Amino acid sequence: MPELTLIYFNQKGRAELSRWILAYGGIPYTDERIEKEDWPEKKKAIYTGKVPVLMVDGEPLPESKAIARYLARLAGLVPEDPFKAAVCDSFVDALSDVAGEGYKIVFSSLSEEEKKKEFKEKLFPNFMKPALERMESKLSGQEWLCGDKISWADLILSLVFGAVHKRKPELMEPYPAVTGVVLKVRDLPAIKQWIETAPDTPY
Ligand SMILES: N[C@@H](CCC(=O)N[C@@H](CS)C(=O)NCC(=O)O)C(=O)O
Repeated sequence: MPELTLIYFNQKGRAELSRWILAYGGIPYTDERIEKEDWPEKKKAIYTGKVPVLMVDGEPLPESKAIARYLARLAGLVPEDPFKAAVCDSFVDALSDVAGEGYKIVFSSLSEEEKKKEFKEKLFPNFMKPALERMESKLSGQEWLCGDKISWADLILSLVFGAVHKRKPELMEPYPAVTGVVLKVRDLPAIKQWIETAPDTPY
């Protein structure tokens, strides 16, 4: 196994899926969290000027989804069949688009009240609901999003909609199959332990 360092802010944000994958795979790594005040200096040393970055034996790998996909391969969370792997990617892309819309709100300068309003009036109806409907229908005949085996798509599903289930469980009631996967992933011993012991950050 290469030596891995995941560099990001002290937030869940775009690094948390990779942290879950690393936890699931029991893969050792250094979880390097940059404090905001140190960022301007650190940024100069990162060639994309953005985080997350995964250092793999000293070589940088930027882009959160490329990082997560690479780690998912190491953790056995990517289907071997190329088409199934691509279908799995399509779920991850769709769900990370939803998360991206969420980041626009949570990392904005809006007040907490305004953020709640944006969530209720824009994020949930326009982005989350269509994704929930699509995932619910996909899950109606199978155990996991990409078939009979857990994949990294299930982890991001649980990450994105677990946050909704925790804050507004009633919104998830029409989606029992999605909720089932959300909870099943969070109940896996390695993921459960990570959730319980990870630094407590709101986003
Ligand atoms: N497409 C990139 C986006 C990376 C990104 O925008 N990172 C933000 C944090 S979530 C960042 O580095 N912001 C600090 C800056 O731009 O100076 C990815 O998915 O990794």
